[in-house]
Amino acid sequence: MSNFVSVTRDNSVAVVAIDNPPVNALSFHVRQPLFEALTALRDDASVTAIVLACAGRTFVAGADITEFGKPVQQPELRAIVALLETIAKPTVAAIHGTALGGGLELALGCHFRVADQAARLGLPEVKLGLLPGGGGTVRLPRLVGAAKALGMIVSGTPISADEAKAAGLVDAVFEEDLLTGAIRFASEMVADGRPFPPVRDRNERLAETDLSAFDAKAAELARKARGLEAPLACAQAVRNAITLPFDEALAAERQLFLKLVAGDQSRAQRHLFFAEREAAKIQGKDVTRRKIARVGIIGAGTMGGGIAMAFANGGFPVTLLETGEEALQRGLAMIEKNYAVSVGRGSLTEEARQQRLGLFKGSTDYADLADCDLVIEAVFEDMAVKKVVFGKLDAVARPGAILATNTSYLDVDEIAASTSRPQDVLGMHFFSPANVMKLLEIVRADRTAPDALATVAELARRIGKVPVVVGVCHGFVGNRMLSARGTENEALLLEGATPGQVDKAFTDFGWPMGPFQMGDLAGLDIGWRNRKARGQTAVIADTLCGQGRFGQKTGRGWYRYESGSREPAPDPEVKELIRAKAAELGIARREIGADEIIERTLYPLVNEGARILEEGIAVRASDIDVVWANGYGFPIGKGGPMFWAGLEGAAKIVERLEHWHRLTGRVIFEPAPMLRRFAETGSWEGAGG
Ligand code: 3H9
Repeated sequence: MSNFVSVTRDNSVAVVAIDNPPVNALSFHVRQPLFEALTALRDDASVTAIVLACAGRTFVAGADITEFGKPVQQPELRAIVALLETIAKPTVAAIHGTALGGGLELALGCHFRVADQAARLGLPEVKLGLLPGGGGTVRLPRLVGAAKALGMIVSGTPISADEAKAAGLVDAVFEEDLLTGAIRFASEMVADGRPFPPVRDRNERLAETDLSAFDAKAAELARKARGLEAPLACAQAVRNAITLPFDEALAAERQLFLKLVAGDQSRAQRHLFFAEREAAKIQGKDVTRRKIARVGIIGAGTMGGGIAMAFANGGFPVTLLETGEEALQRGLAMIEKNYAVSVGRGSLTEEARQQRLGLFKGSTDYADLADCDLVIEAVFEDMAVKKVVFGKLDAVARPGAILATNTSYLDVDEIAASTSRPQDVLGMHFFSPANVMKLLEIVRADRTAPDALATVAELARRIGKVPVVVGVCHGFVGNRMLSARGTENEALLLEGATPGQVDKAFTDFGWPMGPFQMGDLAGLDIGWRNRKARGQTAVIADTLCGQGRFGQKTGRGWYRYESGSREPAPDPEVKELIRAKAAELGIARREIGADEIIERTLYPLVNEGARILEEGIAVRASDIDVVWANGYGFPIGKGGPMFWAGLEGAAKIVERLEHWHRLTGRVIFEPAPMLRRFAETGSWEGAGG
């Protein structure tokens, strides 16, 4: 017996329990005793049935991801699943929490699966750039049908116990104590005496597959994969399950898995998995968290409303404050409408909508914020306006309440200093739409108290956000780097590229869209207003805005949008404007290739990231990757800008930056010392604070 696997008996039913906190991952130290225990029970004539269960908060949540990339230690998961299938007595997986990845594959090796009501089951390997490599692609379709399996495996999204029951993945869902139910179920299967073939021999559902419909669905998924290999491999593996004999399909799955696990994309996605969890850890683990029961939001515009919804979705009562009744009602109506849309789409039940709406309290009186434990300001981006808001807030908020600003650029130290309690002030920079976007930059000001910071970081995870702590500077991590990425955009156009060429270089790289399409979507007037406020200009963008071309909302921007369409079409007028401006400025035009576009946009992005690390604005390089993957659409298969720098070759990046610096003299191209060091050592370690 080991510390990680124990066997107990309930009469003739053996209960095998895995205990490997926190998520019962199938590490080598679990696999080995598990294999031994199952072998012994298979051969023990006094045992009539086996229940496989887990201690702690969850069933097995997968293979141990930290073991990937290292030599495989036997027995592998596949051997354990194969062993389970040789057992000639009923085996029952008792699932609570999450049965994910290798965990669900282990359960698929059992003859039966039972679950408690709250359990969730899925094969999320695709999110790590992988496919299920323990037989999941071959066994799941045999239980739920190929179409359902394809959806589950390519999306990686787990399903509820009830849905799993309806689909045929679990045999019973218990409201009572799970283990009691599972043992009773196992005994009933023994008494029943009916045959119980292993999943590998259950081919009826596969025979129903409409292969051409399957292929059409797989082709649609391939189009959406945006350069990621794993979704395509997942679809191929499920197809193999339909068209090949079991053992051949299993062997093909293994080959696909080995290829993916050794590839850069999976390495990048695994890096992001751990980076997200690391980013959420705040130094000073032991500080006591402040209690947050009610949240106040100042400003019921798009941003304030979205933030309010994010908290209501997390179950928090929210006080929403506006300056006047009309603006307040408009904000509340928008929230109601958004929830109604979700109900219409089927992503929210009517009951949940009612429940969430019941959490909102509207007000136009600051005094109503007195019972809030956290207040987030989401008003107009102007220092003077913010200071007035914080002055009023300071007067009414209860002692110890956390006061947050949702500013995207402004100096949080200055805002904090305008109150009598700077230790309670920090930034919470949400991304729009705030109820959807996962990233939350938590801005630590000079005097922010550690417990306020830790409280907000923990709270962020409770409302489904991915928090990253950043320091104070103009634009923090994300927007500051975005501005470095965009510095060369207009220069590229003036020197000969078209908006379409630049955007294509971006989408070929894996971004969901390029900077010009993005600008048209967000509205070009936003940047115009910001530039004017800061006394800056942009030759072409300013002219476009002067002509009322604000992007999609006006039907014209960098592109032309025909009668309300969202499809960008190249606009000869823009092309001519660029040509004329270049001539006016005496800039010679030439062919510009995709490589140059990447060098002049993404290398400065990495370079600015290195500066941010140097200055301690971000604590770890991986935090920067988390910001970019979750807030700005950096392709996850490349792991974020700082990870990608390693893939691309930091020495090459330094060399090309030097080239462009020599040519243009522009400061964004001057290699940061931290980047040079990374090029020499291959590590970002030792950076920051
Ligand atoms: C797989 O199974 C491949 C097979 O098909 C084939 C094999 C041949 N391994 O997320 P949390 C750690 S691929 C190692 O904060 P939550 C995590 O790093 C796997 N470690 O908790 C963290 O550590 P720390 C398929 C893991 O309650 C701690 O556990 N499975 C693993 O918010 C707590 O995690 C998946 O992709 C792991 N598999 O969420 C599931 N999982 O405290 C991945 C977690 O030191 N896991 N850790 O920072 C999850 O989605 C979530 O962790 C889960 C719990 C929903 C389970």
